[in-house]
Amino acid sequence: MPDNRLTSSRETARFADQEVIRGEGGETHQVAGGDVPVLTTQQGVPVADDQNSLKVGYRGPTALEDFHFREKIFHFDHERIPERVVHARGFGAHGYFETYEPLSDLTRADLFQRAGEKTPVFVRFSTVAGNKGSADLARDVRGFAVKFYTQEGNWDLVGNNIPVFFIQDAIKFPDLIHAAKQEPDRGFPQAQTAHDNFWDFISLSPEAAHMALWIMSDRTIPRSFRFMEGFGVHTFRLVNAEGKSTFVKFHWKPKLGMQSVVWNEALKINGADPDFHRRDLWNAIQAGDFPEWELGLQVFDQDFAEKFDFDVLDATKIIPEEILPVRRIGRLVLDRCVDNFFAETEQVAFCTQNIVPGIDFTNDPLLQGRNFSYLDTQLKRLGGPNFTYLPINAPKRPVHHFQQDGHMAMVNPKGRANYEPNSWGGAAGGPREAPDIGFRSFPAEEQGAKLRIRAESFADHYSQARQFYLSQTPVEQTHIADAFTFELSKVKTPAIRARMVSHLMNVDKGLADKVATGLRLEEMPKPADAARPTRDLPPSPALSILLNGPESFKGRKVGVLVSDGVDIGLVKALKEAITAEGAMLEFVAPRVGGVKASDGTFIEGDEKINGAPSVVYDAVAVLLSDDGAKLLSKEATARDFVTDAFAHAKFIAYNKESMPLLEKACVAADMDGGFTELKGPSDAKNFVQSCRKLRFWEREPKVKQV
Ligand code: HDE
Repeated sequence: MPDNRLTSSRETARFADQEVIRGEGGETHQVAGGDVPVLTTQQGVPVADDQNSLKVGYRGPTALEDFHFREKIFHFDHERIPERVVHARGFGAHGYFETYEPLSDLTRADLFQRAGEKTPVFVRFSTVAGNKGSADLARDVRGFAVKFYTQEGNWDLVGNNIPVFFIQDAIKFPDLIHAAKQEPDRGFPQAQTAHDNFWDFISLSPEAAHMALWIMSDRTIPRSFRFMEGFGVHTFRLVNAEGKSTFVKFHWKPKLGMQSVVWNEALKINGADPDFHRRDLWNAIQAGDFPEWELGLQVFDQDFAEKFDFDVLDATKIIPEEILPVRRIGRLVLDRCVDNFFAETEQVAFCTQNIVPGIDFTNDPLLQGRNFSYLDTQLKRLGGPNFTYLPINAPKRPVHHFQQDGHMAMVNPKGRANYEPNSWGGAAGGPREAPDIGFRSFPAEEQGAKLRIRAESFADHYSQARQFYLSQTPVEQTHIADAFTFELSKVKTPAIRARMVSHLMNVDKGLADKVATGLRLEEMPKPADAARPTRDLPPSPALSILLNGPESFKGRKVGVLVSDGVDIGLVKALKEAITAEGAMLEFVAPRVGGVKASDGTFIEGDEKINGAPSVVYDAVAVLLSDDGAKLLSKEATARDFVTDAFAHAKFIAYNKESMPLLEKACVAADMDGGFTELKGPSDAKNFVQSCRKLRFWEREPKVKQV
């Protein structure tokens, strides 16, 4: 029976003058948990019965007259909107940007004028190729899009976690994305670049060589959004109040340092927790552990641009930090999860064209193309030109213009004047432009013939790819070679594999050899034809993840496998040491309810052993009693917990009672410096200290033989 016997009370006799906010106000009635609002239709008609449709007789047909039923089904049928054509899978959060010091010498942008000024932001992280429901740990570039709601309008810095891009001209973007996504005849693979079409396109596009190195590095399998860098990619302009322009590249630096997972781990995380990255960000924010990034600028003038080895308008190139240091000018803090995923994360519309006075574009042909694409794509996705009125997209400052009507027009201007100039005078005439404070494009001088060409200055495709490779530590270089080998092993056409290796020959002979050996190529291909020979550039340590890791284990997570009878002293010591470091701990138990420790204390489980493989943790501890070790050494998932932690070069803490499990997991004979036996509180501290290195990389070569 529906709950329509409840008596409802009218909160106010009349609602006529109230502003209608969906989900707020109106009559309430009492249920067990307190007062709840009365259910209504979209028209505001109170609903008496939401359990049964209107029928003719006891067993008769449904009446077409049932407006409540029809409205409910109609709205449900239209719940989906097209997913983004790229970056479909995303996760957003609110926060603020705080300026460290005034930058008025460089820019008149309002948000950079006052030290300590806080500007609200919304940030959306994303993968690129996968559909909305794909897994978080696909090997892929991550989007890092920031909407600043400044006092002079919205500024969208729509960046990625990699500072370069695949292509130099926006006209190739549809080809790139078609090649990367599912192959059109078969509709797979999903969220993977490990297939023929992708590598066919890349190997036929020498300009992609630099980006190919980046995407085969661990940058594309970040441990968390919280531990990755972000980049504006293009060269932009800052313009000050005197109209002086300075070139700028934008960087985001994670306060918790960089960190990635290893590839075998990524594959398994996708099965264990496809929402790994979004859950991580959600949990961190909900726990009050707000992630932070610093905004860094590389600023330079025309003179630098002319002298620099590469064209600053070429988005396949970086300016190494060692040549042009990154100046940190503010911090981004994410401190609030969304109230509603669809309304905010899904409907947020980033547009590279959204800039504010004091910031301007350059002629980067990729950026110029993006400025068309984003506005256009929002129209398709959000269904009309009024998406700027959606709360997530609306500027947090007054808006006045003569644009009107269209689908879903929510606030058309009042009065008679909807054009300009008009003679209605004064306030009745509507808004007017403001030459003194309004946005003015930087008057860059442009002239030349109309040409469909690629500038000569964009022609060196390999030198920075080589520089990137040589800037990596040996562990990272191995990961790059392994990633190429893995991806190209999934390519069925041998000629494409060989063609890709021919490009690697221009990058680094050693890398090409490793990949060719990994693929078992019959013969080494000749180096690909190169428009410019590869130059040797000095390595840039800033490009390595491992050289730029954190100094602490803060923000990371330890999985502690426990059993009944576990030594409570060790558990307490470990918990204390982990918490003191600012890290987190989860108890993994044979049954999710938990375990009873040696002194009878009940330890609540966070996870059951088959639901929390060690891949979801940064380090693990195995703390068992004799009986617990006996039980778990017969449990395959417990053995995998240890075997995988070992294979992924993780730090492992254990007590001596756990040895039978370590033996069954085949790691007992290979215990190395990455293991810490816990006998007392000081061992727990030592373990957490060793975890600061994140991985015991010395082990990796020993566990990878093929
Ligand atoms: Fe995008 N890109 N892109 N892109 N991009 C989109 O806009 C496009 C590029 C980036 O969380 C689309 O709203 C073209 C570079 C992010 O909502 C679309 C070109 C960079 C996001 C589009 C590029 C990016 C997008 C699809 C080549 C890093 C997600 C949905 C010129 C600097 C934003 C949408 C979010 C999304 C076009 C290249 C970053 C189709 C034509 C380079 C982070 O407009």
